[in-house]
Amino acid sequence: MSRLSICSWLAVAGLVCGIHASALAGTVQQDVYLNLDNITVAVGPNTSPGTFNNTFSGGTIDKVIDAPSADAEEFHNQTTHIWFTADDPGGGLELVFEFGTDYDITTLHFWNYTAEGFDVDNIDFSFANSLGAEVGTLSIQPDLGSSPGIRAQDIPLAAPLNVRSVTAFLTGSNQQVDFQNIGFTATESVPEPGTFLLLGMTGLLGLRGRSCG
Ligand SMILES: [Ca+2]
Ligand SMILES: [Ca+2]
Repeated sequence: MSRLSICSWLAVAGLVCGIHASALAGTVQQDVYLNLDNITVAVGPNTSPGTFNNTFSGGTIDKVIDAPSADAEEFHNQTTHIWFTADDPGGGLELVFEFGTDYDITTLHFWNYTAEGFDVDNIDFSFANSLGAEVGTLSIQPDLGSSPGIRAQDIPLAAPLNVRSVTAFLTGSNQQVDFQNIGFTATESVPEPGTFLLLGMTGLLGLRGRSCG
């Protein structure tokens, strides 16, 4: 086989593989659970005057996002829950969740306290994109938590896309805001299996083709 024909063959093979790679290269959607492993939470500036009754005895506000999974069970104690008491009726706790990257959120998860006198009765959510612009809102009246082991109530979301941060304002009767966790299930795009191999082959053939010239 002449040098010219070898180079031509390599070029054709590279082209064919390139077409295959282009046709197959793509992404698939997979679920990811967002918690303290991949997002942060902070007390927001619009939190009403009040008292964090248990923050001094059992960690930080990170207790809001320490559930390891959306179906995790948590037991109510000073190390697992948040208890905030507003000074005045209508007062509440603001939490700001920063994702660090954009996610399409499909489900909210909320672990409420188990008794009406202290549980969270309303949460106003606001979803923002990377520019800080609001892309959606949602108000929910969560169920009481299960007892004794507290599991999440799952709240499906229809729309919030490309969300970079979430603000939540939580209020309760008796000025009490007691709950265990907030979590989010989001989707993320990952390369399809096999895409890396095909792209690698195309890259090698491309190099060989150039060396012929
Ligand atoms: Ca917790
Ligand atoms: Ca209540």
